[in-house]
Amino acid sequence: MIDVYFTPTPNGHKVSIMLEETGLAHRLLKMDMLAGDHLTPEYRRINPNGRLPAIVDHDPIGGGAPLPVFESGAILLYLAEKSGKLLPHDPRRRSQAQQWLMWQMASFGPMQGQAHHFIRYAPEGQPYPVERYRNETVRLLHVLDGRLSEAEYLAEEYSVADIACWPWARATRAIGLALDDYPALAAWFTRIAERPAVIAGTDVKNAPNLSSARPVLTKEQWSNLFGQNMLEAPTR
Ligand SMILES: N[C@@H](CCC(=O)N[C@@H](CS)C(=O)NCC(=O)O)C(=O)O
Repeated sequence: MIDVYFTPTPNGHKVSIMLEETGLAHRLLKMDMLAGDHLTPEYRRINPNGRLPAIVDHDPIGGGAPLPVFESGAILLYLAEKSGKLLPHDPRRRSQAQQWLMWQMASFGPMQGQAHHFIRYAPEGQPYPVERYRNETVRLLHVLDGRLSEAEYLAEEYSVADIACWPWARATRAIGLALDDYPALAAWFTRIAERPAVIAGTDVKNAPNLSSARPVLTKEQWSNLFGQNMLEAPTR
């Protein structure tokens, strides 16, 4: 059994989709970030970075004590290894899957994450960071569209790379970017959205409210996400 410390965000959905695709036994433990569930010392022992998602595999590869895994990209690779699925066996495709997974983890997620922060959460009236991170997200959407105009999937076959990128492509709606402007990307997006495992992994009950352009947070919630409560959370 794999415990998933889960929140219905793009990084959380990578893991819930992967688990549905692979059929590995798991249970989702829902964490409320606004309430600061991720700031406790117990959770830091699972994820020293104090972010979501993380997993604990109670029957880990190689045996032994339960294994905690943090960082959504590392979780996808671990689950691919455990299930023998969704990391191509062909060396060329395997490398492509790793390249696009790293691209998502280093660029498409973090840059778009900053765009969400400045467009949706930061005090309004800050044109420079809004423009900077929106432009960078648009550039990355062009990169993705370019790759998908030459291959049906990022590593030619459906893989962890698509599972990592798809929820972040979906999240662009919330910052006012339309995938219709990127034909190959839009077709890939629809192809993946129709997969039963993707529908199950992003179950509507778990879906974030992407129409809420600017969520209204209490002072306590803001502090849990971005302020003093976050800074004061124990690191050990
Ligand atoms: N690189 C990390 C990013 C994790 C991350 O930032 N997760 C967000 C939710 S999607 C989070 O935990 N936010 C809580 C916070 O910022 O305090 C991963 O891919 O796992």
